[in-house]
Amino acid sequence: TPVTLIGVPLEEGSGRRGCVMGPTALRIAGVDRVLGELGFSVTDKGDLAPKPVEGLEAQLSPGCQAKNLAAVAGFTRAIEAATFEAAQAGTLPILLGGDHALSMGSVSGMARHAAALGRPLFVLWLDAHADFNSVETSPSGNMHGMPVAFFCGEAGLGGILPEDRPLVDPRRVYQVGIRSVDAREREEVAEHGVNVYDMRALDEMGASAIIREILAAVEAEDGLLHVSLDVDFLDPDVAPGVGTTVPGGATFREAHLIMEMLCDSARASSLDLVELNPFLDDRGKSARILVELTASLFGRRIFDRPTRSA
Ligand code: DIR
Ligand code: MN
Ligand code: MN
Ligand code: MN
Repeated sequence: TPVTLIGVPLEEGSGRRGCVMGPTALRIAGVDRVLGELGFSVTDKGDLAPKPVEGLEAQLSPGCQAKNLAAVAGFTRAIEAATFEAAQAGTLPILLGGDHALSMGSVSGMARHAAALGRPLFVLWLDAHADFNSVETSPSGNMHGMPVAFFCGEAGLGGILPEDRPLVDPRRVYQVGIRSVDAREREEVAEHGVNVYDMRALDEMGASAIIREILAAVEAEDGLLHVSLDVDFLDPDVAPGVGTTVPGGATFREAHLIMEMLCDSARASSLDLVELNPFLDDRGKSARILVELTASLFGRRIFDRPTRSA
């Protein structure tokens, strides 16, 4: 499958500046080069530069908050359209973020693509955070904490995309690496049946058993699988270039094993690389790790091994 790179210089969804530089850092770290070396044909669409969508704030109820709604809404529409178009053209979209609010658009675009194919969309959410806040429950008002609720139709953010857009069933969302969840967010995640493998599950089960379970669920329904990788999924010692580090994250090898197993499954339909903040990074370390993980997802391996079947 050819690959389409979509640059998303979005930082308005996060609480601090810097993610706007993410797409450039990922390109400098060689994301297009490693994919080319692995034999993929790569088209880089450049960076999206949408206009803000004004007037949506008026729809928010008192006490609800969604910071920089106009800017994030403009990006969401542009990302949704670019992701859908790339997937419909038979390519695999990779979103170069940009903060995690970008997944409001990328996952919605893939949900529209999956619906057009008549197949279900599954989401693998690799993150320290559940990102299931709504405009009502969010303690910060930062929209990068809302994307999962958004594409499940639970964020209270109408008016950004068409009301009849395809949603993702929260029971087809699989979260791995979770270790920071807000009080009301925790209730919402449980109530809606999101599948959470928190850090304790990763410690106890190991990455391979978790990924096997998730892939079995995807394969049972012949689903598409969108992979969303937040830098803070990784331990801060491994990847410091992110504004919301949480101690006790995934190791370098756990992350690579997940990508290698996803590669073997050939199920991944699309990928987000998000929350990279080059201003906070250590000499490009985190950008390079995201690119190396992408290489593992697309087939780089230490040794060839016989294909394992289920
Ligand atoms: C927190 C932090 N749950 C919030 N969220 C994220 O502001 O909603 N940090 N996504 O990276
Ligand atoms: Mn996130
Ligand atoms: Mn996070
Ligand atoms: Mn709810």
